[in-house]
Amino acid sequence: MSLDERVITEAIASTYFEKFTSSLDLDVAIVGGGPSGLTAAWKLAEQGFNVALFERKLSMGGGMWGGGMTWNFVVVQEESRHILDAAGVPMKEFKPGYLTADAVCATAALTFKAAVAGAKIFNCMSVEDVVIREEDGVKRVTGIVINSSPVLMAGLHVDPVVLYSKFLIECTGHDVEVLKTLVRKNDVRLNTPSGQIEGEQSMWAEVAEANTVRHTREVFPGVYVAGMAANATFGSYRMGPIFGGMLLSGEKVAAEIALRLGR
Ligand code: 48H
Repeated sequence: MSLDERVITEAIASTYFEKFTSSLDLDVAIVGGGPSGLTAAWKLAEQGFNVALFERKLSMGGGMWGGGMTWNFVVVQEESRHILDAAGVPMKEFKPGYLTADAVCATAALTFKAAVAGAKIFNCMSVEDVVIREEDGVKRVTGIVINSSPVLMAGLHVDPVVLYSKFLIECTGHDVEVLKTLVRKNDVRLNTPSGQIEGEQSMWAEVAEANTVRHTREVFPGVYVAGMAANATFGSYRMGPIFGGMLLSGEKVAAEIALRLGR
């Protein structure tokens, strides 16, 4: 077979922009491709929702690849075993209730499940702002403002573009980037005790893991927090390299939004 480089180029460009234009009106936009975002994307996409995930870096996975301090195994607790089981990730019981999984295998499996379920994954894409609307005095986030990560890294003055979304899930981890921008730029209060981002506290794994799931909820009209971002938003603790809470948080946020969307 002879090869025409123009066809290769056209194949990539037209397929990519088909994916992009089918994301102009999303059911759910997920910001951050760590374990919570990937699980949420997988669980929403497998129910047929129009869901896209935006990850600033070239690779998905956030903080999951490196396990603890680059020793690339993660620990998950029994309660979250079903999620990695469904993703086909082998686990070993180290002590009762404590399971270990290969961090690379787990990250790759979650990414694969999300993509194959139909989540549209945009890597190398940063969410730099949100779209906001006000009706009857109530503000709501109705979309995301995105830019190419290399543009931002190079500090180029290039304007972003916009996609609409019924719901946004903030899965940006410790930094809670999207909410920080929302609060900084708009005169709004979050659904937290202070109305602001409470900020993450130091290490207390047991409490942090439970709170990761408990604090997974809508924090502003149209915006849910999940994963580490939920802890930082509601002022809970960190937990180190145990990932069950992240997976359960992704599962919970997908179930809650699916209900809101009527499924
Ligand atoms: C696009 C963005 C943007 C942006 C950030 O940190 P993550 O892995 O997030 P979680 O919450 O799914 O998992 C947390 C876990 O990895 C962790 O850090 C734990 C368990 N820590 C415990 C401890 O004690 O330290 O992934 C977030 C992702 C990253 O890949 C970022 O690149 C990405 O979000 N991101 N993507 N637009 N504005 N901001």
